[in-house]
Amino acid sequence: NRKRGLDLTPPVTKQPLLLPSTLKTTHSLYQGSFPFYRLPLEIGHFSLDEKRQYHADKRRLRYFCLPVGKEGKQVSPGWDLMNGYESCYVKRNEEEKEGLLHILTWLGKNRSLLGANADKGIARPVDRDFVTWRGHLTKILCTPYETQEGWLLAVTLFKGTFYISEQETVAACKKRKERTPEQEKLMYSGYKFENYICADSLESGPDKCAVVNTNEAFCSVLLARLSSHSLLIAGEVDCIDPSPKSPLPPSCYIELKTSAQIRNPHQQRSFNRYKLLKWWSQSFLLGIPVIVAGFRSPEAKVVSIERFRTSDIPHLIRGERNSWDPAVCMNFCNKFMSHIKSVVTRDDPGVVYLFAWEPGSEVTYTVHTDDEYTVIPSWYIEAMN
Ligand code: 0WD
Ligand code: CA
Repeated sequence: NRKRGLDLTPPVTKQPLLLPSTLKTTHSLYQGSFPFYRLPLEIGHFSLDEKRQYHADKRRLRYFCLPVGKEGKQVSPGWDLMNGYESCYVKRNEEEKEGLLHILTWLGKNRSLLGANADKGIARPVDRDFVTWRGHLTKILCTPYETQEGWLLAVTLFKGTFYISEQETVAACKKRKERTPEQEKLMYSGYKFENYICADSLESGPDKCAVVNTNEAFCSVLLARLSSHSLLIAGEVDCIDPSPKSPLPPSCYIELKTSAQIRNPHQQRSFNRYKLLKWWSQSFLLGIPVIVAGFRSPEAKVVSIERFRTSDIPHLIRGERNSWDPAVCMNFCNKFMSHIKSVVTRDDPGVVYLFAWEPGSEVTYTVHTDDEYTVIPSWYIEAMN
């Protein structure tokens, strides 16, 4: 109004209003020493079957069984990653947005593992600061270096815990619907690689003709801590090392990956800069120590297999021009979680704070009270009451 427009005295604001409502993502702002991150502790697991039904067991955990050559060298098997694409492929319905459904189902069945002691003061039914999918955290970790794809993360504070659930952006939806046949085949090839290397039971070897069904998953549920933030993370695990000397979960898990064969220094730089950033972030978050990668020829044959130790990856890329820094990824995630804690103040399952980010911009947010972005379904509210 006019009166305020003429008032030249600076406004007196109370401390909380000085908190910035946006968060910068420029990587140079997050350089520094690596923040405290505790090796995650597995506290549970679940499986999703071929119809995407939840089971409170390990039925979809597969065993790693890579054929090893005579001198202990990895064989270059020439596996055809397109085998079965036309006839043996069942694809998950990507229109069905599950959000946190399976994690909430697990939480509903395991309340006794997580409730705060009422005698300690505050009683939280889930005594963690954050609950989310590992994949969402991977996106956060990669944000300071991401130049192509933005994200939307919906956050609801419910009984003292922040639940983070990704929403598909308009651009991601468009990209998904306009995938070329080549892109579809590439997606299939990653799953097919798993079929060549994993077995359903210890007695059988891999079934190279098995149907690829992307509804199936084994997920680990873990407790982690990043600086002052306690986390409950769930993530899909590809397979377990079945050897008797293998350590306890998550250290016995192995992540499987495929990538195009590297033929020149340019491709090597791009692999180190983009692929290794994502691979490291994803496996580091769950404490998975080993990544087994199959490199494919343009004809979609596996030409080599390489084993990466997750903890070696930061050393492999260090000192390269335009490289990435794991400390930056973790410092940004730490700051983003603190930012969420300062912004998301209404403890109400009906309120969603939608954080939005596009490359080159800052993280912004909007508040929603309609059911467009619901994070917490009503059955879960009832279960926690
Ligand atoms: O609702 C959503 N927007 C999302 C749901 C986004 C991300 C994941 N999810 C669900 C998926 O249904 C999946 O079952 O979470 C589960 C996996 O959780 P995550 O471990 O947090 O996901 P992420 O780390 O992104 O991916 C792990 C693996 C992938 O392996 P590769 O090596 O390609 O990164 O989970 C698989 C995939 O094998 N995966 C999916 N499978 C079916 N549908 C999906 C998906 N949408 N996304 C990842
Ligand atoms: Ca994988």
